[in-house]
Order: sequence, then structure tokens, then C-alpha cells
Amino acid sequence: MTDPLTPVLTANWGRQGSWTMRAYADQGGYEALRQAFGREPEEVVAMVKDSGLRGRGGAGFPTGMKWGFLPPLGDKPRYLVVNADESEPGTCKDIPLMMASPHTLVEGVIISAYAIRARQAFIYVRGEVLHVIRRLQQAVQEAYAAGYIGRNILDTGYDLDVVVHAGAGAYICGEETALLDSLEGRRGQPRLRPPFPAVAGLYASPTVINNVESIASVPAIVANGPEWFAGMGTEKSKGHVIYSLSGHVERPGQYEGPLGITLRELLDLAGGIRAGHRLKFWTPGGSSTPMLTDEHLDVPLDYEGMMGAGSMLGTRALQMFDDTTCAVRAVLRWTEFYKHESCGKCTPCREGTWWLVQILERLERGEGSTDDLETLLDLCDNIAGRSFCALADGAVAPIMSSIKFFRDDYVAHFEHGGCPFDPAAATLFG
Ligand code: L3W
Repeated sequence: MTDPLTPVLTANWGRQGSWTMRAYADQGGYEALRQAFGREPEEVVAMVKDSGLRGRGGAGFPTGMKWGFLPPLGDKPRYLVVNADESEPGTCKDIPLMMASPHTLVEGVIISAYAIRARQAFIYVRGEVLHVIRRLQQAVQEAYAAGYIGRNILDTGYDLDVVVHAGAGAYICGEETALLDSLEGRRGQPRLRPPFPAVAGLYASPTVINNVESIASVPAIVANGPEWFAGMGTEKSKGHVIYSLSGHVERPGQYEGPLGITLRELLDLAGGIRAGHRLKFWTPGGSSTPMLTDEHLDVPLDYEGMMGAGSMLGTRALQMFDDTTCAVRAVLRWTEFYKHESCGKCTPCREGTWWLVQILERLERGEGSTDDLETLLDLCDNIAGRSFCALADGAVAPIMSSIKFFRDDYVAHFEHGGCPFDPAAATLFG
């Protein structure tokens, strides 16, 4: 059997000192940067467009098209901002990437900033991950010392500064406009869109914001060509991505493969669900995407396949839950998270997530009724699509899908007068 994995971003993670400039250069690091500087910025944008790269932060918006939305160069500076605020429950791809290979991101930042003609770039990192911030800062310093960042880079006349900025640990700051507010020194709350950041972003200037994995994919596209990248994946979902497998799986971790691989194939590589148990449900993109079941093991993990299954691909945070897991308890835990992280700006999300937790707690204690399930669904219906940003849509996704697939779990709670699952067996959400 041919190996279905396509290690590109993850290829050198296991090497000694993989995070150092020396190790990165030994593996051909910063060659793509030299190649990019041999081209006009517009040619690099065209390569990214032709590759079919789509945003790896969850929404899958075409990266080259986003870059193309920048208005013509004027008086205002252009900025590149990397969204490194990885906080989606279950998502663990950007942080391992920045720890194991920060120079892949730094090289991607320099090439991308050159392509969009920005002279200032920011990497906005989640505040809690001090080790990642230190590692990135070290990589940026190494790149300055090597002449890859700073004035007149490699004698091209191009100047660029890169700042690693630590957030203060709020999930909402992964939303691109809340991130910009936070970067400007304000409380992170989403802005009304349009205008999109490409037109009026950081300091009201044209700004490209991309996820870590999107920007880190750029050097390999420049080095190997857009056709190479587009040769992986499916017709509309091209290239390689990092899948993070976690939960009740024998060998959790990051698995890099083409878009369109199936969970069944990935589980084969990861040793399957833990011994003696079977898969009950899973998430394609963390808790913000509707949960799926073992019926969906053969659905292609790409944007179209997941939409067809009634979910969305999101961040490829593949969390596995086996038959010991109480769906109600899992959903309650996630909903508590969204209630805690709601920024409070809009009423449906601020009030709605609070009420969702009240009802779910009652159901989980075994004190609810079928009426509560209808109220929950009605509440979800009044939140989804009616809030300011995607946080509340994410909050209702696991609730609605759990009632669709595991109504029996809810009913068992009020028939049993409490949780019928053995919390000691579950190991997750204890
Ligand atoms: C210019 C237009 N730009 C769209 C840009 C827009 C943004 C990108 C995608 O949410 C999802 C969310 C989470 N002119 C444009 C335009 N753009 N139209 O395209 O925009 P959008 O609105 O489709 O999505 P979003 O607001 O970026 C992201 C889901 O991802 N998610 C969350 C992941 C969390 C993390 C994390 O922890 N860091 O990534 C997981 O599935 O629910 O649906 O750049 O400006 N006309």
C-alpha cells in the first residue's frame, strides 16, 4: 500500500534542533525566499493563486484571492498579520508547527509580505503559550541576524520588520477583526465586516490576515511550483494539511496528508480507537463544527465532503470519542467554554450561551424533559446566524448535532435521573 501521508510542513519535526536556523538551512530552508526575490511580487501572488491554497484557519477562503482584494498601493501602508491564536478546542497544529519549525513560518511571512508589498508583519500568538512566543522570537532574531529580515534584505532593496505579539489569552482574538482590535491595544471584540481587513484592517490600513499553516505553506509552493501543490488533494480542496488526532485514539498526534483523505485512513495510521472500544462521535474541526459519527468514516476530509455530510472541515481538529463518552456531558463542557469565551458584544451570543449552559446543566443532572430539548433547539435556532461573529455559530454546532445523533443520550438522562455513563470509564470530560 502506498503511504497516504504527505509530510511537507511536518517533514523535519523529528530532527535534532529542528527549530534552529542551522537545521532549517541544512534542509534547504530560505532557498524559497531567494527564489521569490527573483520574481516580481505579483508573480508570487499568482503562484499562490494557481496553487489553489485555501485558508487553513477554518474557513477555507482562497488565499491568493484574499491577497488580490488589497486595493492599489496608496498612501497607507499594507500589513501582513499572522493569526497564531490557535485556541479552537482540539486544534493542535499551529502550536506544534511553531515549536518544531518556526523558520517555516518566518520564511513564509517574509515571502508573503514581499508578495503583497507589506513592510511590516505581525505574528499574533496566543498569550498562554509562552514557550511558543520565545521560540518564535528566537527564530525572528536569527532571521534578522542572517539578513532575511530588516533593511535591504539580500540586497534587493526590500525592507521588512516582523514583530511577535503576545495576546492575552482570549479565544475571541482568533476572530480576525477582534485580533486586530487587540493588536491595536484595545479589548478584543469583533468588528463589523465589510469592510474586510484586506480593505481596512490594522490601523484602518489594508491588511492581509492568514492562519499560521496557510503562511507556512507558501515557501514549499514557491520552491516546488503551484502545480506540485495543486497535484495533491481534490478538485476544489488542494494541497496538504495537518490533521490533529486526539481523544480516544491509540496514537494521537499530527498527521499531514492531502485534503480528501478519510478519517478511516487516518485512524488506520493512528492505530484506531483505543482497544476494546468503538467510535461514538468525532469532530472534523474542533468543537465549532457539527459532530459526526462512524457513518461518516469514509467521507473525504475536504471542504466539499464535510459540507455534504452536514458539517464543515474547519481546522482538521479530529477529536475521537468512544462509546464510554456521554454526549450530553461533552456538549455541556464545550458550551461552558463558549459561554466563558463569549466577548459579550452581541446579545444572542452573550445571553444565549448563558441560557444554553443552564438548560444543559439541568439535562445533565437528569432533571430535564423533552420540552427542554425543544427549547434548546429553539434557542440554537435563534443564535445561529444572528450573532456578530462565528463564535456563537460554533457554540450551537455541537448541541444541534448531538440532539440529531444522540437524542437517546439526552432521554436516558431524564429517564435515569442522572448521567447513565460511568465517568471513570470515559477519561475525557471527567
Ligand atoms: C475580502 C471579501 N475578504 C471573506 C476573508 C475574511 C477572512 C476569510 C474567511 O471564520 C471559521 C469560523 C470558525 N473580501 C471576503 C473576505 N473574506 N469574504 O476570508 O472569512 P469567513 O467569514 O468565511 O470566516 P472567518 O470569520 O475567518 C473562521 C471556524 O473557522 N473555526 C475556527 C477556528 C479557530 C481557529 C483558532 O483557534 N485559531 O482557527 C473552526 O472550524 O468557526 O467558521 O479572512 O476576511 N468579500
